[in-house]
Amino acid sequence: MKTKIAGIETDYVGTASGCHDTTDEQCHELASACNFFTLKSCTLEPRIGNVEPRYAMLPIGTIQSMGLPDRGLVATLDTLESIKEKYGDKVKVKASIAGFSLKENIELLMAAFQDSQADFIEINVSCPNTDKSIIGHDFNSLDEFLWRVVDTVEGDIPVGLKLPFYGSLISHERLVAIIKRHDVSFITAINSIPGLWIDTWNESAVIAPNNGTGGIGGSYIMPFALNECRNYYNLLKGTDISLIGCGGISSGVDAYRFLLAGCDAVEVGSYLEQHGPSVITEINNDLSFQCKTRCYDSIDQIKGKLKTL
Ligand code: RRO
Repeated sequence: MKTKIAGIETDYVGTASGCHDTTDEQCHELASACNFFTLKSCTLEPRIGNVEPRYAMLPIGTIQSMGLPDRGLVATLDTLESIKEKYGDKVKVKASIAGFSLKENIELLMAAFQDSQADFIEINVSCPNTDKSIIGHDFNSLDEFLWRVVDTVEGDIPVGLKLPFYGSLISHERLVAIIKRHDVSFITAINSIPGLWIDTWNESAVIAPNNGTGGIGGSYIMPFALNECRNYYNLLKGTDISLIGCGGISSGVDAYRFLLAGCDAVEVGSYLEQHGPSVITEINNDLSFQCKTRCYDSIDQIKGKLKTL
């Protein structure tokens, strides 16, 4: 299925940041397998991230505390350029930035990506696994941050935000009131939700960092992601801000749920991590099948049409 994010045509199903995008080779695999994908959140300098073990499979999802391992700005830009050289406009690439200080990192990162061939730039305001506070949770700082980073840095590439799980309509209303004041073209909801898993055999946590607390992904978080997206869909009506859903999608039926909730596109994270890049096209095709069997041939016929009882 085709859609538009911030006016740019892409497949409905793409990839979430931080999944199968750690190396240049993995990014090229994503580019060859799907039409729209997201790069790992980028910091100015390379980072090794948190101690191992930092990722574990759970019964219906994952827990991880990667700690923002990434190859840094120079290597990420190299990968982006080589992908664009090879695939041109056939592949839409979303860069993700997660600088550690406003002045030195974020403005530099934003300026660098605004000068790149990225199709979209996502600011990760929701990374749960570093000692940095989550700016998406601090609405006063977010307002100032968006003015400095999104409105002030010049460039035509659409900029969006990767959001944390908020869990309340009041927070969604406040968030949307803020982003409407700035040049935000899309939002992606949601990042992983902080949680803890316990292995009773070993009477132990299953990952090492942060006493075992990490971001939960996969099927556990889908109902929470759907609820956040539904609220955003209602609050964003009448704006041209696109809504990307993310959280536990592993099939065309799951993608169809996010479509009914009102998402313009979706991203696959944990399931991609477990099964590899071929799942993205499979889910997109499965979504087409779901739509066709219900006699819909475009996403606009269904988007947001969730019935309530
Ligand atoms: O690297 C991570 O630990 C990480 C990041 Br940046 C993020 O945005 N979300 C997540 O679950 N893990």
